[in-house]
Amino acid sequence: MKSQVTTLGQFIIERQTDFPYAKGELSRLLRDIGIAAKIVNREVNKAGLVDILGEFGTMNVQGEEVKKLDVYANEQFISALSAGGETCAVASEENEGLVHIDSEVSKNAKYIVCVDPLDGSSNIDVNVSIGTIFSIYRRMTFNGQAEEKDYLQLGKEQVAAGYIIYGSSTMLVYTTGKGVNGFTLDPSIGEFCLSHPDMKCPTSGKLYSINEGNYVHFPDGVKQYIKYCQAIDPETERPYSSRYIGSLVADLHRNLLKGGIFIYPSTHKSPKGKLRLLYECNPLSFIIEQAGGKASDGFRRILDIQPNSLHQRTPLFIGSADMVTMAEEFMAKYSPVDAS
Ligand code: P6P
Repeated sequence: MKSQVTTLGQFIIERQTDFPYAKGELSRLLRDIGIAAKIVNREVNKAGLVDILGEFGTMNVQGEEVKKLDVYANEQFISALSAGGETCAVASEENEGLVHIDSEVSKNAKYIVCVDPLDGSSNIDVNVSIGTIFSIYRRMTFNGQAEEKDYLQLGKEQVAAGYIIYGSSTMLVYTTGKGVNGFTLDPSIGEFCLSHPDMKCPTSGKLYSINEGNYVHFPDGVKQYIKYCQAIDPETERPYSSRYIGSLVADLHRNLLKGGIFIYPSTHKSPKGKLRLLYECNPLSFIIEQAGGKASDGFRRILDIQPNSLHQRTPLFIGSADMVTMAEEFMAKYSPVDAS
């Protein structure tokens, strides 16, 4: 009798047949990420108990205070990827430049990983869900170390993407372009177990997620869309509910499961948007599209945006397809892109 539990490792191996020419490298790479996730989860779960909280005293490339768990998570993911031998370089939110993995076993590895090792870390101290986001590309050059054209690829070239949410339970959600599957960590056996097979984002929803504290700085299209969400219209079950956790992975995960839209538009403080293209918006957009949702910068599909730099920012409209389309219509009408 087939056991009721399918672990992440079993699932990866079973689905390897999706890629007839694969020789197991991507499978091993996903396994390496799963291992790092379990190690980070252990520390996140006891963050309140040991002196791992609080400012690390340094500033990361984003100019933000670095919490010790940020540093720890970054070290764990880079270490696991280095040990696994399937990754030749890592682009991380915590590192200004590309981290080359030059060991004999890795320097010719075929994959590049972009990672936000611990997103939402400002929430660590208040016990709000935080997350890891990862994106995997096949390298394009093989002349020694990885080059810009290896990690500045269009988001639609990703071979896999996923996130880990460290919340009331810890989940790993990922796609390799053949749908989205979610795994919940069972601490009693230390395994991620398939709990959300073939995840689908509802085409519409009743939740909108945006930091309305920035309202005065929003583009007019966003202001008008917010008013649409807040208008009384029983036929379309408006007003919608506002839900904003301030932790991207948690807000995305809720909208993926229940339907809804998350918007981080351009603001006065972040004229290009706050969120990062390579290791936040591209992977989450790949996942949401694979689940039937939609993701754009208000005008262009996120996965079609040509990256020009490692820490490039972009506005993000992501979630239920019909809601993102509606928001884009408001942007086209009230905040048309400056054609000049
Ligand atoms: P704001 C957390 O710092 C983060 O990077 C994302 O996780 C989150 O969605 C966003 O910033 C929140 O930003 O400006 O609303 O506090």
